[in-house]
Amino acid sequence: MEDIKNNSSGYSASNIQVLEGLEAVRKRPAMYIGDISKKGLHHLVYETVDNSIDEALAGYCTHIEVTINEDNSITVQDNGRGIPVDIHEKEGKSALEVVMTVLHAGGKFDKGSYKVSGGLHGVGVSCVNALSTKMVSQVFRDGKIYMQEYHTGKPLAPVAIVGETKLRGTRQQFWPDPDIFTTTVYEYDILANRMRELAYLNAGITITLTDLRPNEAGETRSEKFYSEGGLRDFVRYIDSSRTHLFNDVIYLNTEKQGVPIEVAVMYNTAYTENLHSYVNNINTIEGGTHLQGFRTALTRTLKAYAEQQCAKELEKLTKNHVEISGEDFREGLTAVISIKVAEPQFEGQTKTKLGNSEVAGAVQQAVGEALATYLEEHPQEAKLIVDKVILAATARVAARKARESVQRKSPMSGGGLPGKLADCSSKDAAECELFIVEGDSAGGSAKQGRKREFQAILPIRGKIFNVERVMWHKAFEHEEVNNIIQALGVRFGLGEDSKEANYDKLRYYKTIIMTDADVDGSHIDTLLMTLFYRYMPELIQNGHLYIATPPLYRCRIGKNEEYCYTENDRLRFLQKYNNGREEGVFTQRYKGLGEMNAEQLWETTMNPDSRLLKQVTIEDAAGADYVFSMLMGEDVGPRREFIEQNATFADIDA
Ligand code: 0RA
Repeated sequence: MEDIKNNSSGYSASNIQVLEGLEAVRKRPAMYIGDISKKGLHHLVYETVDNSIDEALAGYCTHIEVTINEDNSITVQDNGRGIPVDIHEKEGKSALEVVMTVLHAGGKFDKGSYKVSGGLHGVGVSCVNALSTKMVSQVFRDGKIYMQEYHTGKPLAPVAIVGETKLRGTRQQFWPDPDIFTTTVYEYDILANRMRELAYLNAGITITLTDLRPNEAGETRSEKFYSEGGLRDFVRYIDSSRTHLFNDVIYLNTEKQGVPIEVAVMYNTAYTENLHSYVNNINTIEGGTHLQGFRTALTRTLKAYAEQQCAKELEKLTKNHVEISGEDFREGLTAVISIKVAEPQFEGQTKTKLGNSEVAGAVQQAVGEALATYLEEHPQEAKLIVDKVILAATARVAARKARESVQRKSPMSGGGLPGKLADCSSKDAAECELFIVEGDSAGGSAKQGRKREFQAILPIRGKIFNVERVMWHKAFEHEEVNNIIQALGVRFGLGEDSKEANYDKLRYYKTIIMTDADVDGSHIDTLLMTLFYRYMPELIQNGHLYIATPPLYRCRIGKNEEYCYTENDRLRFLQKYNNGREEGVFTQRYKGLGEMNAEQLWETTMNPDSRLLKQVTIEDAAGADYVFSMLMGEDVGPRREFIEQNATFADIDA
């Protein structure tokens, strides 16, 4: 090996600072990457890929390869210019080493161009390095391979030339530290979703994802993500399982007041609104000024068009005491908004809400102009949109009447508690817990195993329903949903009526979703989280919603017996009692809650002293909603029938 020249005195001086920086990251990892669970683990990959995306956006890189290696390490390789390796004068060491070991050093060498991607926490690849037991950086530049290796962020030796190459680019491989993360096992689907998203958000970049861990059949897998059309393709992908109102994607890609803005809009025949917004490739799930600008433009432009072209229909609405509200314009709308902001201010609970006020006007102007032009040039499609808006407003008013009549019968007005609820005896909501349990058999064990004083059990049947397939107004007529509402004592609030929700009547401070630790169970978690997210967001925001974690295994060797809640738990058990070996350990795998008897269920999942409860954050729920709206289809059916049943006014010919 041939060392690159290194100024050793400068090296040691700046090294102390570096070590302090890395130590800070390892001490408080959550502060830098959000959390230390699965999410944080996957964040390491995003952070690394973001650097390559930046190189691509600068115009120097076309391919990014992400590999999950057999040992759960990750490799990210690009064909960019390669991170510079020349000696940094002030620091007295290679630029590569600075990038890899100094916090926030990522963009230092990129004078002029602002860093647009930058992970949510914008922390740079040095954090990935600090949180990895081992990391290897390789730079392919000028025919040579440069290399440096690090352990928990500390370089083992200066950057060295280790060979020759015809390639150009950067290759990063890291091994996440199991002392930091609660799990170090990567999930292909999570990475695939993000890589797909990045490919749509950055048209023209090819991202491949390869999983070298053989599955049960011994196979590995690989996917290539590439989009020519960018958001146009993205919005079609999101809406692929829905029926389009018309085939066009309304699209714009422009720059307003220095803000690059890309928007794609599609209308479908379903009833929900699906807005996905991004700032610098970050999904802004809490929305913000860009979304506000979009909504304002949509409402104003459509309203103005309708007033000009469909005056007669609007008159009829007024006669029926139906007023169009903002949400009516967005029913059946799927839109993706992606903008780039040089200095984004992220606010909100999860720092995913854009605060820059100047952005609202820029987006509003861009969208307003593009939409007005589209409507003018496409009168047929415009008519379909306006008709849909009118139908939405009519249905909403009819639905409010229907809901009022359903809720009049509910317990708040003396309707009693649902028959399936096994209530607790305490009336002090602050200490009371409601377990929503999948399946009658698990419900039975839960009823037997619970502490009756403060734990209530509500069994629900399998897949309650698909929130999106059912017109959302109809949720109130669904038995399982009504049982939940009645048990909680809180009315659901919707859109303009959300103030109707009466949280002071909440009967349990903890609502705990308890489902099997399998795919179906997680589907039901997703569904319930979506339900609460859409209809009772305050329940989540105020920290009242939880997910129970049943154990995956019971492991025993000799006298030692433990419940293991994660794969890592099981590996720790093997390490602790059996030198890491599998042989001789009796392992019972729990597939469902039903496999545990009442006592086991209490001990592992319900007992406040020993259970593992996961509090649902609004970000989790928004994520569930996102997955849900991506996966679920729609139902063209029952609206007209519903309006006819519930409309009390005379002439509906919508
Ligand atoms: C700054 C300057 C130059 C390249 C990069 C950054 C760069 C960083 C990363 C991170 C992952 N892949 C990357 N590829 C490139 C090039 C400066 C020059 O060649 O003049």
